[in-house]
Amino acid sequence: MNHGLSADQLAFFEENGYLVVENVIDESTIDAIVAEYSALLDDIAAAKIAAGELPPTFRDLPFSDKYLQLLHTEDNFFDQIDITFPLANNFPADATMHAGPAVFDLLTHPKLLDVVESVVGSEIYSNPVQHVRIKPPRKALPELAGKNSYVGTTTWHQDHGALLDEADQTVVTTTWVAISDAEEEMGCLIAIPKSHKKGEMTIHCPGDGIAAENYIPGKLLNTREVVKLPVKKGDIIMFHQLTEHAALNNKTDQIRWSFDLRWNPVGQPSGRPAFPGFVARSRSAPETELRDATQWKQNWIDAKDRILTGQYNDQIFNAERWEKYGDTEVCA
Ligand SMILES: O=C(O)CCC(=O)C(=O)O
Ligand SMILES: [Fe+2]
Repeated sequence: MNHGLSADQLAFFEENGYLVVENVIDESTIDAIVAEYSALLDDIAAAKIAAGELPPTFRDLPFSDKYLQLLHTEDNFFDQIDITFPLANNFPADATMHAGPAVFDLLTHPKLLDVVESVVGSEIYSNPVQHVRIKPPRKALPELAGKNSYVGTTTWHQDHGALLDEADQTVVTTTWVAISDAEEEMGCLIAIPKSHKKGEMTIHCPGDGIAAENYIPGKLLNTREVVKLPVKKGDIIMFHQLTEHAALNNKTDQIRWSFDLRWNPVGQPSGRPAFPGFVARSRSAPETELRDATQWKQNWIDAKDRILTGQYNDQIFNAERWEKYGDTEVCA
């Protein structure tokens, strides 16, 4: 059975640039991801426990406490658990990431791809611009990490800005997948309806966080209206690549956990050529679909090799795109 969008849902998405779709991801897919990340934290912690950086009692803590302690051990701890390598043109030789089978099962989840197919069409490429965001209570974060949208504050932006110019004609759709509930107090997403209709990038100002995330200053937001998008675990939110959006801070004591995954029609430049995407669904050539989680992980390892050996020697990420606005009135 195909669980694609209804005509009304599709019309709403096209008109407003966002859409909430309830109940897309089943409990067992989510449980497997939680188990995979628990094991990952334990793996990473083992070396730190051995080195005396964390107490042996660490192993008995609940996931959220383990995670918070780990975030306090290194400024960029969250890079190690993301589902991409870091966006650094000066690529760190010791960069690690997480490309586990439970995450691959999410990326190839049939019900998710049914929804994506309604928007992207029958030839679906998994764009490598993808992240996990596990957000502890905002007040518990170290100062630097708090400014990073993977764990802390997400300022206003359009996702298209994360791509290199090669993707200027590529149509990219974001699906934001809730692994935990994300009610308003937990830091739900917020968006500006119809902001994609302007058809261009709004000026972003250079960010001052550790990932130097660029942001749209309040005065340039294309709006009179902001919608809040609280969701339940298993729901997804879709965005057009030009939709202006942000997230509220997590004011609760629980973690707020999501993945943002992106999709474009097969054959269009991804906008991040250093990193590997894959054919997630092809009705015309099903044999080109990637179905092997081990191969997916290997593709990321190979990409790192190509960067470190100089076989790939172009930009990974265009951090300078908005630098010229840094000293102007708009960004003051
Ligand atoms: O979850 C967040 O805080 C930000 C998500 C986001 O900007 C996206 O999915 O594109
Ligand atoms: Fe975004």
